[in-house]
Amino acid sequence: MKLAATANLDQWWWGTMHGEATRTAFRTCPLCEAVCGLELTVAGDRIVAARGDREHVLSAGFVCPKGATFGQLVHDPDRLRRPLVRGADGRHREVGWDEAFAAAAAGLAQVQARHGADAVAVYLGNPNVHTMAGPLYGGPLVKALASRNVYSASTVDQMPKHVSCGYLYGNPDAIPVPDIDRTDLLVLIGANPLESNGSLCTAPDFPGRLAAVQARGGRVVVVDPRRTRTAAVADEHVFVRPGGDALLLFALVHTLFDEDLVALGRLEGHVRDVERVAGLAKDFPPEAVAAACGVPAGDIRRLARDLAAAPSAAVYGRIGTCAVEFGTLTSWLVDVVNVLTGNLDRPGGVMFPLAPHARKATEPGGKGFRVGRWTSRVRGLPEVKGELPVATLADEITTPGDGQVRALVTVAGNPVLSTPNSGQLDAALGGLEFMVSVDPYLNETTRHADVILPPTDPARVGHYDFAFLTLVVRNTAAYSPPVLPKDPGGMDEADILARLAGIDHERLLLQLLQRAVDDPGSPVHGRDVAELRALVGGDGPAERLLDVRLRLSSYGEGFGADESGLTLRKLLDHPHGVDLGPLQPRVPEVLRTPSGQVELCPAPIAEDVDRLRVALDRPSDGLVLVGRRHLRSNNSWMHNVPGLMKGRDRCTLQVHPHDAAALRLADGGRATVASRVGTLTVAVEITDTVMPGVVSLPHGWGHGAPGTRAAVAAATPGVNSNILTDDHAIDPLSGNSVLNGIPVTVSPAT
Ligand SMILES: Nc1nc2c(c(=O)[nH]1)N[C@H]1C(S)=C(S)[C@@H](COP(=O)(O)OP(=O)(O)OC[C@H]3O[C@@H](n4cnc5c(=O)[nH]c(N)nc54)[C@H](O)[C@@H]3O)O[C@H]1N2
Ligand SMILES: Nc1nc2c(c(=O)[nH]1)N[C@H]1C(S)=C(S)[C@@H](COP(=O)(O)OP(=O)(O)OC[C@H]3O[C@@H](n4cnc5c(=O)[nH]c(N)nc54)[C@H](O)[C@@H]3O)O[C@H]1N2
Ligand code: SF4
Ligand SMILES: [Mo]
Repeated sequence: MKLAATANLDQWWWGTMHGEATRTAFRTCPLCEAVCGLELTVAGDRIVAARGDREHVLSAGFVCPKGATFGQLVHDPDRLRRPLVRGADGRHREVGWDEAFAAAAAGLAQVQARHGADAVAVYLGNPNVHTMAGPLYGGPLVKALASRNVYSASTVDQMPKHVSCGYLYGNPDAIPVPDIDRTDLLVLIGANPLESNGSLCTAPDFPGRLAAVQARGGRVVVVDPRRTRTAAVADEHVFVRPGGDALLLFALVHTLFDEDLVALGRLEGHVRDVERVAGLAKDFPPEAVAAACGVPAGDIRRLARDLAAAPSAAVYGRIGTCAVEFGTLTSWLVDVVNVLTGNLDRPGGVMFPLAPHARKATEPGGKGFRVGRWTSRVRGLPEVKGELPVATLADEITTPGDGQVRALVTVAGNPVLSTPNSGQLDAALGGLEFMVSVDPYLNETTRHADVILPPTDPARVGHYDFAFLTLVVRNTAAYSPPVLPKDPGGMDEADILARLAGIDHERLLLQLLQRAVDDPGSPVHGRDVAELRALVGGDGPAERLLDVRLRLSSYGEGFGADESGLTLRKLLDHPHGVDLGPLQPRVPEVLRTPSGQVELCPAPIAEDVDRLRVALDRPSDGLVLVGRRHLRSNNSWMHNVPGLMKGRDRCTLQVHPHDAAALRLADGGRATVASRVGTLTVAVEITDTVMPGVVSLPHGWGHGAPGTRAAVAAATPGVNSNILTDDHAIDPLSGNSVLNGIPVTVSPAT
């Protein structure tokens, strides 16, 4: 077999060069939402090669440059392996774990005792969804801190989608994904999976899957203010003015009603308030939105007809539909179009995955979704899903008064580079009384921490994707055991978070079992907790929680109820994953709305349409800034991997040739970019892949700050685009930051 041959060659090569025996290990890649299977070559305590696992049930050998350099990331000499505390001189020094935890506990307790629980804020960053510890221990940590000041990367990312799904389906986590392997027409709006490898849509090998759509006679359409790599392989690319998608989508909805193309299909009888949506769409005919969104009316009508006529179609939106001015409206309209064309919950449309650890309900209906149970102190912004918008974290730290934030805990986050008006946040963190970071790097954010608790590297812990197996295009289960032996002086993230929160692993496990025993819908209802506990498998605390979740799921073994069902043991026996089949229709069972139906026209969303009407007549002549992702970056934190930093400078300001001429900018020259909140200087790249009037700068750069420890990143620091993004530009329904469509002025740097 070819696979074995290449692996053996690699092992042979390493063995010959180093006189060392090697072995092969398999592990899910934790670096993006595609969750590819990796085949790792291990020599002693080192990963010496990584490639795609060709037998993996979901990724079938696909790998990207980040997965391929997994070993370099794991063995990065700048990675922290022991805790650090900051001395009076401001410098960090290594200490033992007991000393670090004692300092963390004392610092937090002191602030809470003096100023109350809300004086300690917590920020949870993106990699929390890429570990087992994050989903299992993040919640308990937040609960233990008992503060209303909870922030996360969700409000610079997908919160609008949670809010729109919360209202539509009654559950903010019921997010339908495009059934990409069966669709006839895929419309990608504000998504660039050829660089990002997909998001809120777990589909390893996006390039191959898109090519397969086309190979079976289907079409791919991309809507983006940039002609991205994804747009380049699509059948059609539509340039849209940043922030204009809500108008474009409303015009699609208008056309569907106007031309009598609405057909709910199998959703008939499960959707309410369709007529109210028709009423709202009246104000948005294609001819009225064309100027503001930059898409000709004829193109909009044609796209609406294509969506209605396709045997199946899926509209999918990502960052360009969320981190924008009308984020929730846009995210809602994506699903409205899918519903009105009969494509929600049908094969080839958009569908609800069923994760291996999830349990289906028997009946539709529930309490529904609401926001604003409390509001932020300074700006009065509503709570959403238990958290506040990270765009107001700096306000809460710097504004004196009762309830002022004086201490911060960050877990897997770098908000100094990733959140808007980050110059302000950087300064605010410097003024905190106390800060703890759970993070393996001394970076732009953690340099402000008094205590840094670094989790052991990902090769030494087990892995299961609680988040992404909920968003997968084909139901799949996979668990990876640790690849390398434990570092005797290191600490697993589950242990760090548990100790920080004062949680006992065993108690958490017994609580989970107790809840199951008490639940009339559970397969173990009425059984004895101690008896079940004796049956739980798994080498670590996270693994034991996983085993319980798997066994109690809809696929589960049910603690003896179904011998063939899922257990952790079964996943251990299947290192390439277990295929659970194509996505299945789930309406109405998946609906948690009070009506038990899809509530297509939620009042809070309908009210926000007034704001959109105003945008119809707004002049759109100034320059606006949008972001951009690159295949070899991962937000802010992988620029220290040498293998990913080869090639030319990626942190450039892309400018259209017409704009460059008007602004007297030269390719390779430098430009000064200014927004309401900040100014920076950056290299110019002139390209017609951005539309006129739009400039683009990637985020996650701006390294090399004093006190950080990342030598490779510091050598190619780039600039921080979030110096320019505006903390006061917020989608009001979700609290999500507007990171695209930022008004800027650009001039040649002197
Ligand atoms: N290589 C790599 N992969 C990643 C990441 C990374 O940093 N690097 N980050 C991961 C994370 S955290 C996430 S959330 C995902 C994001 O996944 P994606 O959303 O697929 O990634 P982006 O490249 O940000 O794509 C957003 C696109 O929206 C476009 N856009 C900007 N404004 C607008 C607008 O107003 N309307 C429209 N229609 N389009 C607009 C941008 O030009 C861009 O092409 O990627 C993940 N994967
Ligand atoms: N302008 C602009 N800004 C953006 C975006 C954009 O498109 N444009 N995208 C936004 C999006 S989608 C996101 S998700 C955010 C990301 O925002 P953040 O999550 O705040 O930032 P990251 O750069 O992902 O930083 C991850 C941190 O986690 C640490 N880390 C890595 N692995 C682990 C681990 O296993 N455990 C722990 N404890 N720590 C770990 C890293 O060292 C780093 O400090 O950025 C947002 N910011
Ligand atoms: S696509 Fe994502 S999951 Fe797959 S190898 Fe690359 S970084 Fe890892
Ligand atoms: Mo993200």
